[in-house]
Amino acid sequence: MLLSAVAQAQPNIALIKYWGKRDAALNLPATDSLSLTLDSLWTRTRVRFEPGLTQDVLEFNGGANAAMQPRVAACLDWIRALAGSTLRARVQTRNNFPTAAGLASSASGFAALVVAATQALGLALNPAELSVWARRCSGSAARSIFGGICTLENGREADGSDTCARALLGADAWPLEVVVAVTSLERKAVSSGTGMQSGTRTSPYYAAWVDTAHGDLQRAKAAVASRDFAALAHVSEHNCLKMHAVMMTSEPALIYWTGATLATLQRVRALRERDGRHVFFTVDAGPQVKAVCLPEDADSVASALRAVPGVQTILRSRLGAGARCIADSTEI
Ligand code: 2P0
Repeated sequence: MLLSAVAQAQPNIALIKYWGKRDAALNLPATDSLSLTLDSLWTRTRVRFEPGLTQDVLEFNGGANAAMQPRVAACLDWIRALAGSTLRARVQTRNNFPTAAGLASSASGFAALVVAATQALGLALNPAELSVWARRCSGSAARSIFGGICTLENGREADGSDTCARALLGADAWPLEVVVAVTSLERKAVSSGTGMQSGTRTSPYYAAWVDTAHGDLQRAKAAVASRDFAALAHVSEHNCLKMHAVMMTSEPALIYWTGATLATLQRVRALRERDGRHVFFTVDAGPQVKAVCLPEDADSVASALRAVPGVQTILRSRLGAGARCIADSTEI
């Protein structure tokens, strides 16, 4: 057994979103979701189990990260139990994009952690099994195990052992591009987990959100199957705005948007409805706007969004591969 492995995972952007849990202890989502795995944004993680360590040690972007330490240790505990190991690990991880700012860093982070840790302990898990463990660590991480377009639907088992992501389309099967308009680089004040809990308890719209999620997923899957960009645009924007309606009507209210977020949404709609561009928006638990477009419209979408007052920077990505091990010699 090597006891050490390095993995890379990319964040994913949900078009049909996970917001709310049907079982918090097992981290089972209350809503089905569908997402695009990105290519040019990544997390790289080295996990090295060392006999001399008395606790797990986390190094994040070259420094300590006390806030993430308990979640990383809990994730490693599950993997140790599976492998029958008691060894503690040194974890080095790096993101090439802003963390905890609504860019799905927990998705890529926990997917990379699960792939590296299971490999290091000699567990030969298939993608569905990796996805179950990644989901246990962070719901959205289940989807970053797969590339291209995938879904995360509720399974039948009460223990969640079949609640894992499933591949829908490979990264090259429908060439889409995501243009991210970054409107703030600050870490979010309220985590997704805390926001979901509050929405479940307090938003009068939460029940309707959950009731309509499966229908949205079916519409999105049909749009993907027929490469119907307009239909995917329609259901994705609708689903996104329903999730933000739940957030905004939680008590206390959760408003992740800035003024620039709203200005960018309006710009995306004008690009589509007035200029005929193939583009639609989605926004996650943060202020950034992700504009999904066909490649032929990506340059004009990027330059239009760069010009929106308050947009600080633009990131661009095609769809990419799922989480995987990379060379052990990779610098983190
Ligand atoms: C999503 N988000 O489907 C939705 C859209 C944020 C908004 O999944 O508590 O960080 O770790 O399971 O995975 C963020 O939730 O939450 C998320 P946990 P996670 O992408």
